[in-house]
Amino acid sequence: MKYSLIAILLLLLTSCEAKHDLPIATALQDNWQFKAVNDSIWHVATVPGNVHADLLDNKLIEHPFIGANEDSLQWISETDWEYKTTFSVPNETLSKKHIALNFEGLDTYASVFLNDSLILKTDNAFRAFSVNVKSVLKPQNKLRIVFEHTSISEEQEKAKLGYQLPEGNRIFTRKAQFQYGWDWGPELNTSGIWRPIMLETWNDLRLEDLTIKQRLLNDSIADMTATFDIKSEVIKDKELVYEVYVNDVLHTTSKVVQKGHTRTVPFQIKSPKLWWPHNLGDPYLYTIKMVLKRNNSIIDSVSIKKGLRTIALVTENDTRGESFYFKVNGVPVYMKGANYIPQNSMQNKVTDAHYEKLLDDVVDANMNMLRVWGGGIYENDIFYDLCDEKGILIWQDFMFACAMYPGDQSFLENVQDEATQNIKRLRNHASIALWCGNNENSEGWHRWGWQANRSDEEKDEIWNNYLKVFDSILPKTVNEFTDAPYWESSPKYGRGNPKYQFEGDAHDWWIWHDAYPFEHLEDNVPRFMSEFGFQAFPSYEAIRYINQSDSLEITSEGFKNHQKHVRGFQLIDAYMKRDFPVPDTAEDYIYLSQILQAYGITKGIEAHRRAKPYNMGTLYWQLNDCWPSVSWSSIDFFGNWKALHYKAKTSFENVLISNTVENDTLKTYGINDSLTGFDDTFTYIITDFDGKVMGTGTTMNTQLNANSSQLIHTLDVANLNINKDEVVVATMFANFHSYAYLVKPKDLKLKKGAIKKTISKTSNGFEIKLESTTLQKDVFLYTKSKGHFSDNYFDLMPNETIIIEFKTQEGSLDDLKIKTLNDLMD
Ligand code: BMA
Repeated sequence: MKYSLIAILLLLLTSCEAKHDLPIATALQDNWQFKAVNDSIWHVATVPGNVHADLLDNKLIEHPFIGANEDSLQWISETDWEYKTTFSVPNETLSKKHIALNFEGLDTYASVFLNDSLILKTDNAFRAFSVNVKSVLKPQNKLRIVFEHTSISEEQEKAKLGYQLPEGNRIFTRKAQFQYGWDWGPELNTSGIWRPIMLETWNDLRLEDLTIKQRLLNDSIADMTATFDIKSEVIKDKELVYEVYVNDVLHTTSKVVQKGHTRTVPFQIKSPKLWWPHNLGDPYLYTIKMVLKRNNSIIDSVSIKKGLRTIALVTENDTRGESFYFKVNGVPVYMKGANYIPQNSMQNKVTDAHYEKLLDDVVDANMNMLRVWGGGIYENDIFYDLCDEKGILIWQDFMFACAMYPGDQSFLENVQDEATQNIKRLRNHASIALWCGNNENSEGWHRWGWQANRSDEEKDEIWNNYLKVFDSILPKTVNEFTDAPYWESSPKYGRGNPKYQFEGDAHDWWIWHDAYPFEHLEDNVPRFMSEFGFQAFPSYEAIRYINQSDSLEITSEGFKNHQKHVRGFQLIDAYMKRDFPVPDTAEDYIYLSQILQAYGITKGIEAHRRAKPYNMGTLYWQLNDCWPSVSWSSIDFFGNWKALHYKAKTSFENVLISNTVENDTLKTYGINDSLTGFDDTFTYIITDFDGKVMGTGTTMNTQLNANSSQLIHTLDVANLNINKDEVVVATMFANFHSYAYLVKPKDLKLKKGAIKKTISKTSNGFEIKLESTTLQKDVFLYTKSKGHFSDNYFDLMPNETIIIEFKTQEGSLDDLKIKTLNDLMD
């Protein structure tokens, strides 16, 4: 769809061309074919794309996401591949003074031949390359690109180095690191033309790198500049007129400051509407257009969407260590969200609709920040456009993860270009809150045994090379091209360093990797939790897909290949035994693994939020999957919400009542992330599982201040005349409530009882009414129909009526089933 739109735009542009002589960009996306270099048969290829997807689309391989197929597909990464196309260029285009071929993403070691001349060699999938092809281009052209498999260069670089760097050969190649296999992803090290190739032509002048800078921003004024480059040997500046349009209204004409190729046009907006993360306000975007004219004709124009906001990362000494929080428009903002990984190992299979849906799910779950993790990709523009629109802030890692990287001159220059290009590409996005150097490289070096058996010289060299990239090139480049803050490495300190809890961001992998109980999250709250997580099985749909079978098989070799963590199944089991009954059917086990994940992770989220403002953010690991798998994700590969996504939605509400039991005291906190305070009557009601009231209390005028967390009530449960395993405590304001249990789920004396369900058809699906005389815990609704439940995995209180909506295109819901924790108790 995107490209048909581009085609229409191109047509429009072409029709204006005679009048205005505008630069034109055409995507070379047609007539592509591919083959293995040593092969002779060409097959149809999709561009942009990748070799795995092309082989699959031509039915030359089995689907890599099914069973253990991945294992037998490793030859693809050990093969050199060749892509070719032909295209014609009209004489009018050939006569343009400037003709460039822009390669927006070649993965990775590519040799590009235009009409049999080698015009380009590349070595970085994260960089765009532009080649002046004026002298080589003809009316009929042949474009051919040969991709050499990555291990050739990697082995050469390794041999030069003389020692081994952690972790593996991937560090030598600037491409998505997760493609070499990760603990949630397959090893599908693909290659190909993964971003568009554009033929760009212009005559005398072209406007480049438009950036809108805020010199001053407050409620009364936005004092800004539009800065851009123009390169022209023929047009004199005095011939040009510069116009700035704000929301399609002409705002400013001329007044240009010139510095080399760079032009700066100052302009102001009075009483500007500020951009806010969606949970605090409107993510308002202005449309700002820069138009260049000569003799009253437009010669180039660029339009961008721009949210006006200030962003700061505040790291200041305080009585306990050093703060770590973001200020947006001068206001400290608590960050709630998750870590984002690429949505598919075959990136071209990610459609605009996938981006739209996933980011809607982020907003729906009350998240205001995602961390784009450093082992994936600098995302496509649409990702950041949608985050701007939807009011989601982005913690953007540079693409380095869990390793030490080389530091030779050509690697550093390559990184320098990659950083400059990506920062420039993304700097106009209001959503970008932070650039972070890498994921866990510093922690790995200091705490994962990577220094063992190395000489002092070797260690110095490796660490100095780290500093060259993460302490020099990247911060300097961020500083030069954007106002966004820079952070060297996530986390600042590894677990085990005593400063972990008091300074910087933290990754708590005591949970999961070190098998600590979930309660550890409550006792170890850091300043900002940028990773912590726990695995769960995906939906029944994903499991059926992996096995290509209707039965829910979780011990098949094919299925086990979709658990990439060596101790994954054992860890899930060990944690389940601690807090839940362990079911004996696959169907129940899958369900309960999700309840377990949600239980543990929301325990962490709420502990972090209760500790506000000491703690100012909680991002769990991980939002999504790149293939169907058992992983830490809260949304599976097919877009199904796991229990965690539903429960995180509640735990991320702007106003949250959060309970915790400490030494037989039920402590109730009121957390208010909104920027207005309120007071309300607080009530608690203790009932048994049949709804019999065992105690109640009310406090009038309980104040909940803006942007705060407060202890609002304590209840000594030791002296109450109740059985702790037979009660639930509802803690409530008029519009907010939360349920507290006083023992672990496995110790609850839940009763068996039927749930009465009434289903009725609605205009976009079904409405399901549920009632029960006894408390039903973790009620799970499921069906083979594709759709989305408005809520799921919830507790149904005794004699309460809950109405759930199921959004679907399907006409019936006859197979709706219900599962509860009650069913699994002895
Ligand atoms: C974190 C991430 C990933 C990893 C995850 C789960 O360290 O940065 O590298 O997948 O843990 O192990």
